[in-house]
Amino acid sequence: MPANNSPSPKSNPWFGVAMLLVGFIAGTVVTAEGNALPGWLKLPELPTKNTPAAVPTPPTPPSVPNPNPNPNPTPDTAAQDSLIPQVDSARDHIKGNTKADVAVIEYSDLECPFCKRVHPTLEQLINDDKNVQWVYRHFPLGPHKNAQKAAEATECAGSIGGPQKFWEMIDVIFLKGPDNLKLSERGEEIGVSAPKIQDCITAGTFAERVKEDMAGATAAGVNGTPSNFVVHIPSGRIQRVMGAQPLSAFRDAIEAVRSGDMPAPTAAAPSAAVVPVAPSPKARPTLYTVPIRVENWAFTPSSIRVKKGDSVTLRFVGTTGSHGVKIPALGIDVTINPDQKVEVVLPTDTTGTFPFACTVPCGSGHSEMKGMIIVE
Ligand SMILES: [Cu+2]
Repeated sequence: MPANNSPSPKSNPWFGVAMLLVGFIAGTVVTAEGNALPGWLKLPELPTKNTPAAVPTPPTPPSVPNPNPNPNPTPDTAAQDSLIPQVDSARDHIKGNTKADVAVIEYSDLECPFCKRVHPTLEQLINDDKNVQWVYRHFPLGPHKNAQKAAEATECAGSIGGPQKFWEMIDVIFLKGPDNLKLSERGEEIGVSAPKIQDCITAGTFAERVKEDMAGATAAGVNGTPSNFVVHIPSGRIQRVMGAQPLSAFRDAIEAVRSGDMPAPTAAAPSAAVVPVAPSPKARPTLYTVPIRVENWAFTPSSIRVKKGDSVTLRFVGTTGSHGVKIPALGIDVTINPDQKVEVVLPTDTTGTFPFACTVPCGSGHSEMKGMIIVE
């Protein structure tokens, strides 16, 4: 594992390797007349080369050799995982046994409910296994307006009151919320002088410190929270545990990195249901609606193929969780809540492939919710 404490962005050649979009279809096409055309159809493969990644990659220079010798994990994540800055006891906030052979590096956002949920899980993890250390790093997400200053406030609390106050500040913010107007009040509740912590927050004393954490994570491809990296320090083996997963998931990952028995790559990419939406290609322009089920953690179908010039409405049908779809090139920007139907007219005047991913950045599964619209 290369020393990589300086968070200079690096790319890896595997990131963005297109996922296989070979699929069987389980789709239903609803025609303008309201007729449902259920069907199981086998569709031709979509092109796997040059398929644009659904999530914009962080800006990175072009080439970096794959530094990860481990042959087992999927090459893209393995190479990226190795870019996570190593545990640095002089800089990092560490809870538990600092000599432990396994570290769980958590990237967290104090305004993210999933981060709040995983917090007691990690607490229990280090209580149960005295050979695990918990490293907390900041990853305040842009849409969370209170997250950055709340993160800075935890650093302020630690610098004023000592390392224990850093962790206590996190606990009290998760408990009572990250409201930026009440951060000094939160500090006072854990015994840190309110005026001192307010001065520190106002001055932005730790703004850069928080940004450094983010930069290190971004270089490793982190784009949501909570992102957790289970690291076996002696061997450098790393396994990601994304999102607010249960204790068992962390224990399995710890066992895997300790033993070296890493799980095989997940072979199949998410299945892509391709719906041939035009009932009759001759009858264009056609008016039809494509229903897309939106749930944790998939769009179904995830690939929608239409003909140029067709008149098409997309109907997002919310099932579980709140999700978003934004495709600026098509003027689509919608939020879909559970039990909600959201319809948008799909512009079909230009051919092209328009990948999208769920726009919700907090929580594990959203960024894995990918799909694409193909106008041909
Ligand atoms: Cu989502």
